[in-house]
Amino acid sequence: MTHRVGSLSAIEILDSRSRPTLAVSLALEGAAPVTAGVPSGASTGTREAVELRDGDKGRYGGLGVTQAVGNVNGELAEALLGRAFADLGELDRVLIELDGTATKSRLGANAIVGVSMAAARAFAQAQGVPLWRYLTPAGVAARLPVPHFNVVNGGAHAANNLDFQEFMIAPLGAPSLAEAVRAGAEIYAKLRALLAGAGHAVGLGDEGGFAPRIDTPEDVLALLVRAIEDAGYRPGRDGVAIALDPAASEFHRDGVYRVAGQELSSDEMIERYARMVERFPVYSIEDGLAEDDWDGWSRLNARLGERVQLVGDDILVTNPAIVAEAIAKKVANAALIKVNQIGTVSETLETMRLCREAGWAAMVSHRSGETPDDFIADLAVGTGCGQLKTGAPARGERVAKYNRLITIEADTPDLPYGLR
Ligand code: 2PG
Ligand code: MG
Repeated sequence: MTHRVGSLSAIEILDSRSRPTLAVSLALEGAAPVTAGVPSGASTGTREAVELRDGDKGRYGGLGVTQAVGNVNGELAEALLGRAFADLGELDRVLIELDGTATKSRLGANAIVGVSMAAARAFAQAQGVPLWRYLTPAGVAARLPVPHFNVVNGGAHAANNLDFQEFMIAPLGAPSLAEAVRAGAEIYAKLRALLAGAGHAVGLGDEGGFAPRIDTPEDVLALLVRAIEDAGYRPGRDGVAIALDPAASEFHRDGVYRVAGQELSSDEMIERYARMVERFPVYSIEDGLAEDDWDGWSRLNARLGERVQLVGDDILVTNPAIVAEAIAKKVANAALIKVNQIGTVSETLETMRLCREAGWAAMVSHRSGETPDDFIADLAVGTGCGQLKTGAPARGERVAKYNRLITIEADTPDLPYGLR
């Protein structure tokens, strides 16, 4: 059965960092419109699909998205309105072909991804199934993902001196999603008390985590272990583990990694991680090295890949071609998954298929700039990847996703919880 697109439009709204983004509304003929809010990153990979920003310094400092909005309301609406599609894959192919560039820079990846996300919702609605079910590939079992709560923010996400961008707690051993969320919130509260007690500021970074003035990543890790214990949980894989996203491209310059005042080579950085993994319950490291340091990544994977999940974000940018190359070259063992890095939902699902077939893990992710749109919660559940990171258990645009997971679990109690 095919469905015709009945309406398509976009407007300019704000994201959680007070920057303009798009809200896209799409209806299939005879159905009510559904909407999508487009996310946007700060620490972006150089090979990501390209956001179209107006560049008019007189509006939003050049960050306006009126051209992208105009492309949805104009060219994209003209191409889709009245046209019949069997599924999302067919519709996404039209978007990709119409844009015609490898990076979606002509119409804007922000315009295209908004249309793709709204269309996925519309097809789910037409089939009368929740979004996560529509996104479940044939032969794949849906599951509730382990939430990765980003409780300390640094790097490009906070105005402190921490070089590492994200320190996450992951309740791998929780008995259910709801209990995992509870653990996240209880540890977040204990961490706040610990920070305040030590005289640190408890202001928040872009993803809702605390942004204290602490110099070294190891000091933050020690604090996290204490907060986990204070809240009554066991640090480690059978309880609450820790995941890092140093976002190393941001502190890698001229072949040198700059961490807490030290200048480190790739190999010294790798040994630093090896020591962290020895001392602390760190089970996952994302972007431990920079996106242009593929040789370093290979050595990191050879050194720690058996023990630790090594997640490529900036280096892989959810791009199926790049992920295929990375799998062949054994540079990591997991991929971060961001819909707006590649620009359509179908290509995102393709990247996740490559990961599954290679035995790689995949972690679905928000961006630092978000809206209350909870699409990624359904994406993580539907693809059964077992992992979602979407910020602290605080701030509406982050909590919206965790609350969506709670709702899915309440509606479908027989879905399993945990890592794949
Ligand atoms: C990351 C993301 C999300 P940003 O690096 O993983 O946490 O950050 O959206 O700023 O690229
Ligand atoms: Mg990252």
